[in-house]
Amino acid sequence: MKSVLFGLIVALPLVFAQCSKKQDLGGNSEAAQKVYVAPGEHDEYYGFMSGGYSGQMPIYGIPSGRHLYTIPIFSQAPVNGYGYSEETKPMLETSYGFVPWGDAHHPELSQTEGVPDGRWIFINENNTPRIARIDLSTFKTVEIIEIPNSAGNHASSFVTPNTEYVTAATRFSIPIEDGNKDVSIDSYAENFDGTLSFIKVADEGEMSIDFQILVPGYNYDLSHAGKGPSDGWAFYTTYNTEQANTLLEINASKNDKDFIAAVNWKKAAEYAAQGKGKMVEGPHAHNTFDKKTHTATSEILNKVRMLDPRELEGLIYFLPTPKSPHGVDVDPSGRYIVGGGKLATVLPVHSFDKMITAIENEDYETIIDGVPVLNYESVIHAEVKNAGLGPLHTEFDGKGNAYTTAFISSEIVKWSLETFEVTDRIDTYYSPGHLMIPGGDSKKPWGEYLVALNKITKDRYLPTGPELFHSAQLIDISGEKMKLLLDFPTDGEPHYAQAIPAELVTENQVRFYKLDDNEHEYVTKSEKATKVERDGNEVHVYMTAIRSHFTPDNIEGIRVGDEVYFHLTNLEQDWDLPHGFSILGANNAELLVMPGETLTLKWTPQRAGIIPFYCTDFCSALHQEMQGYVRVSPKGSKTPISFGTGK
Ligand code: RUQ
Ligand code: CUA
Repeated sequence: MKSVLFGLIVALPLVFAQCSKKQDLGGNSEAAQKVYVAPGEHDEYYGFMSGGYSGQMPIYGIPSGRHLYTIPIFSQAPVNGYGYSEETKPMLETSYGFVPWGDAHHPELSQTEGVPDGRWIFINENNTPRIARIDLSTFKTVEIIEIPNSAGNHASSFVTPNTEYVTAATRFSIPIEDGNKDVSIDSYAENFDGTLSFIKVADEGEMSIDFQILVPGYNYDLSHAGKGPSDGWAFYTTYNTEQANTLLEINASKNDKDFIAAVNWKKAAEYAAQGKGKMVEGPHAHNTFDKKTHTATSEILNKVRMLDPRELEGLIYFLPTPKSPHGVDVDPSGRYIVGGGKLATVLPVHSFDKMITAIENEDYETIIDGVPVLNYESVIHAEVKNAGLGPLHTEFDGKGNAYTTAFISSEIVKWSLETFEVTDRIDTYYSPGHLMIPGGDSKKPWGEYLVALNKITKDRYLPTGPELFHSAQLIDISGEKMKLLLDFPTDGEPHYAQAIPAELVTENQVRFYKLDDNEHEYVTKSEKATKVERDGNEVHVYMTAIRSHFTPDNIEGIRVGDEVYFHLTNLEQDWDLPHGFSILGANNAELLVMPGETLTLKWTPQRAGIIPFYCTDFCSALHQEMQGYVRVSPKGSKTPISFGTGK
């Protein structure tokens, strides 16, 4: 085994040595035509990419590769004040307190009957385990739930076919059974466990942790739910079944096979509904954004239901899978489960039917902590040969083909779900991680394009110093042969991405918020209603913005040491007329307030004097006139509160 691993490591520099070779585009003008979206025209698809360590979700038009927007989710966003404004700060609360950053990996669209429906998109946070839900009518993060008893939430946030659940799992095992505790790290095998989590999604989208399953202390990497015949099951890859706690690069690469865990979530849900398992400690934040008040609230919940496979039968089975598998993908028919064994020479395809038969026959190799390990020979359907080096992820085109990324050999490999033979391959530049086909992990892929999400950029664009954006590549998969169409740089590190035909999203778009419906605690619906109120050293400014002035724009009677809250309501009632607000010396960010919305910036003046504020968004010909002054007097000053505009 060591020699295989060593061989792969030695092969890497060779692969990169070829980095500067230029690919043959085979007819550039044909490719250009396919991606050309004329000025004023729209892209066919929305492409939602994870921002990785940016903690956000950048959105690209496909096929043009144009960057349309970035949704702030797990990280503060100075661009509009998300995570800085009083209304949005609660979204970043966790059981560890305020966490202003996150590592987002897998966007996943909500589904109805196994097909993306354009209502919401979910995304996981790996570092401080969380899942977010974004409402696609506003492209706003409306909910974030923390996953307790988890360390590293990587195998997330994949949905079941009717969005009954989104899944999560511990990437890093830690002591869980009696709570995380102070033990020696090399007591791993004895003390460390993993959990798989099922987060229930209510009809209106609200998430809650329905149950967790206690599993052996491995690393749980990725997940996908079954569909069609395998609906009711969810699959998770594992690595480090060696249970190494140091130098995993070598020590977790010893076993020839690790596992895909198959969870019967319908059965688990029944157990949970019957009150089986036990309620355990599991402090986790649940943050929700209220559409009417435009305000988020955060609460900490303390308990979760833990199901234990040692006590409850039929919950979970292990399918041996070569070797340190990363991705697990279920084909559109729901019959095949593909594991992407990073260090495997073949691509294993398990059969769901065979798995069920093996379970019925109790065809077990062994049982680990209550989890039966099925016989590899009994569940494997095919091994795809020649599927490239370092296979990671697979998606499908709905026409009987599968496409797998090979990280080390830097290519996409197309293979048949009938013959399980490779039928085409195309180089990518360089080293693809995930790939994405619109609807490619669903029951009905749209299957026209494929986007390779490359981990290494090197010479693809003008250099920007040592740090480069990651590179995506758009590939035409409508014909027999794959054709490279376009390169485009992407912000952050797109792990996974999803895409959906634009009309499924555009039909529900909100263009502005109705002022009449605004129930914010500090909303100001007309200039007449504006005011400044002092309560001890707290000052509340009820402020409005409309082209091209603030009301009030002159404020006096503020003192050093006050806590000033600017509650700014944008009175505009039309599309694309935001106003911004910033004030000299503020220790947070600006506000960017959409029409009909109210947002609050907290400001603690530190020095006496005259302090200007202004609108940051060029909103009209007289935008530069959209400004104002605050007079700050020393502590204890008797200057009375006064305010106004045009007085
Ligand atoms: S990962 S490159 Cu974070 Cu989904 Cu596979
Ligand atoms: Cu409002 Cu510029």
